[in-house]
Amino acid sequence: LNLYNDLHQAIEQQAFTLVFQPQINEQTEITGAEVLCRWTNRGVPVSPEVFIRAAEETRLILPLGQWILSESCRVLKRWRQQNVLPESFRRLAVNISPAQFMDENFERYVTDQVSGNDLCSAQLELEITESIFLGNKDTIRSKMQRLSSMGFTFALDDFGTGYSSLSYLQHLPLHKLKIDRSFVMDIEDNTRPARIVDSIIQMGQNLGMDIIAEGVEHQAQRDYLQNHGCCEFQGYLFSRPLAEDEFLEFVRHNS
Ligand code: G
Ligand code: G
Ligand code: MN
Ligand code: NA
Repeated sequence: LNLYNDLHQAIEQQAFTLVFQPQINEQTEITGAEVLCRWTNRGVPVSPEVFIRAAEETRLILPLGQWILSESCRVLKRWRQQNVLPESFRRLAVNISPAQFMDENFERYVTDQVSGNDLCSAQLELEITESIFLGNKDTIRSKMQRLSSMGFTFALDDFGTGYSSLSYLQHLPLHKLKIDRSFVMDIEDNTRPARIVDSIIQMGQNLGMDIIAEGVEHQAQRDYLQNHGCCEFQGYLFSRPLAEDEFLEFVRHNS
């Protein structure tokens, strides 16, 4: 209850910050960034695992998710105006909670934010997880198809850890698979996790999807992934999630 009250107040006061984790291609160019939300409550950093879950359980995720989307769009507009992004930079990836995606105002909100900040929809990638598919399949599919036809792209986050049924991949406009870091972690052993990663990459390629690996911490993991056809990476090997000024510093030093 305390957490709920604090969260509610923090939303009203816009007391959150965003950090940005670079995404890197085979040439080690910056192709984008994942937006991650941070909250310090009464001087203590609260893990997003805790406050995002609390927000999801109380529907505070709707106003919080709206703030995250609008702030992401404002930041991207600023970076474009300041002309600080490299040529290789394509998009910001924003995590979308299931309740947020299912909200009837979601499409209007996201399109308003994009157009209101002079962005195009292709510059925003919507990261969803398999848990979204617990909802009504027809509703989800038609919403995703409408957004996709407007130019938004969808990445399936934490791929391989959820309720996956491969039929989702067949029926939904998913543009990218994010290989979950639990598979990436043990890749060097060249045993089952590595075999699973190989299969995910091959399946994604066969379906014409882009593949990104998250949680890449060691050069050996990046080498393995790259040698097996994964073209994009995110993880501590390149950078932890960075505050805006740190991110722009990273961009300056790496482009
Ligand atoms: O940033 P970190 O690894 O601590 O995030 C932990 C969890 O919180 C991850 O599952 C991540 O997806 C989730 N998370 C972080 N930021 C956001 C956000 O802006 N929106 C949503 N929906 N989830 C987030
Ligand atoms: O669930 P989601 O993929 O959105 O979670 C992203 C989370 O993973 C963020 O909280 C981020 O801080 C964390 N993260 C990012 N890169 C790495 C990494 O290389 N190793 C580990 N262990 N965590 C990472
Ligand atoms: Mn994510
Ligand atoms: Na993830």
